[in-house]
Amino acid sequence: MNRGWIICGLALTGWLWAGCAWGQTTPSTQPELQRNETPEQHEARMTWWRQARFGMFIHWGVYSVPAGTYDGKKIAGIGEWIMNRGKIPVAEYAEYAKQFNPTKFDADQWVETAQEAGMKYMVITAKHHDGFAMFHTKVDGYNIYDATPFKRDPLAELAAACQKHGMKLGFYYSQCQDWHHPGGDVKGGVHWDKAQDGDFDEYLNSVAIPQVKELLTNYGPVSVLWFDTATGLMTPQRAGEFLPLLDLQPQIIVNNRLGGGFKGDTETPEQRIPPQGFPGRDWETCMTINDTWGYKSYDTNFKSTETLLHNLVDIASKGGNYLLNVGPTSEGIIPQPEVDRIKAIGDWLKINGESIYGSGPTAFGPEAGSLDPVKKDRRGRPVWVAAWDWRCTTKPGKLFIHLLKWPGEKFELSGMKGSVTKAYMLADAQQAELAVQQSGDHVSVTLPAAPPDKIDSVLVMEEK
Ligand code: JFZ
Repeated sequence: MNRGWIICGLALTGWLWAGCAWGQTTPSTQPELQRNETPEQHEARMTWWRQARFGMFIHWGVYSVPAGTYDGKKIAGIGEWIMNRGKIPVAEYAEYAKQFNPTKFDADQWVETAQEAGMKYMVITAKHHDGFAMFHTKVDGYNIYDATPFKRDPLAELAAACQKHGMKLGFYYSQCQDWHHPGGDVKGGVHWDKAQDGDFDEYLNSVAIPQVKELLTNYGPVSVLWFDTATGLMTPQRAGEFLPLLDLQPQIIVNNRLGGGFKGDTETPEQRIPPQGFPGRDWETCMTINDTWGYKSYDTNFKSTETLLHNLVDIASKGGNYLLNVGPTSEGIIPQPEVDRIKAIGDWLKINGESIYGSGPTAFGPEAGSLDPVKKDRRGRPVWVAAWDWRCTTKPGKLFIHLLKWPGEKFELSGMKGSVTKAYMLADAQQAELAVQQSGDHVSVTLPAAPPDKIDSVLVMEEK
């Protein structure tokens, strides 16, 4: 079936259902599931998120115990999928919980690390596809409080720490896939253990919906709800059963992965930066620091600070947020190579944050690269060729030119609409004025002798 048909099918199912179930009392004219609010309320709800630009994703669970190795073998792929990739029986995987005792977990320290990295929000896995709750759920005993020697609720501790430090907190919740609870879905549909057999609606009603309700009730303000991997089982009707829960946290921002045609507030490109962003939609690229979300002891393929910072700037220049993942160990520690890199970004942000937080997208565009006139991808679309010389972010009356490659003596720019009144380096506290020559839409700025930053020196141009 092609995509068009799937969409038609969804729309038809939604329409039929809306017609049958609601038709008499509340005629639905809405083409898809959405929250009941005015455009003004929506704008207000998104404000902090648009300002934030940079968040910490945390994939933490029982999978940090095997940490990528099962039965003496390294299991390929992302660490939090080890139960699936290794086809580990449900009861055997559950045994890992008994070894999960992250006594070095310190919620305040995690929040402080995120703050030192300049991150404005954190989104942590409350339950991933393995079905293990990282909070003290009353749904059953398969959770970090009841099933481990740890006997603590890390989400409650994080919620308290976030409140104390003024950090926004969000929860990731795997609503469709659950490889532990009977009836939970498995992507691709193939069970490897009879214990997984069961009824999906029964799973939703006895596990997923009650747990999301707990998360939105017992942990104070929750700023983000991050659903994941909607499968075909998430019909509009089933997705619709989650929506009333959002009223428990009227300000919560929800991503686009619930399923059933619910668009949510944010697009979530994964491991990639869309060349032109998502005009008209809020969006957030989530990305691993190495090649896994959940901790794998032997994955040391960390991206460089330069790459990570360039990604942050690239994303901001296209109007998006960067949700950068860390994968804590089974002791409760964020691996040092990850801490080192995000703190280096924080050091840069301390000096250059004005060009990122609350900034708008580029006033130009072509600096990001262009579509190759000849090369096509597998689907026959032109290949995007990124350029990495500079990026632009904006604020009213100001252009921030991120010089990712130091151009030498002068920075030359075409396509300038306004007229430049002043130019200086953002890192220069004195804002010493740089010589500017403008003729028409062409601007030439004489740069200082040496770049203030090795990775990204920011040139500010004030314009009117
Ligand atoms: C999902 C999870 O399966 C994974 O373990 C991790 O939590 C990640 C953040 O999300 O994986 C996905 C989901 C969506 C896409 C790719 C991987 N996608 O849309 O391309």
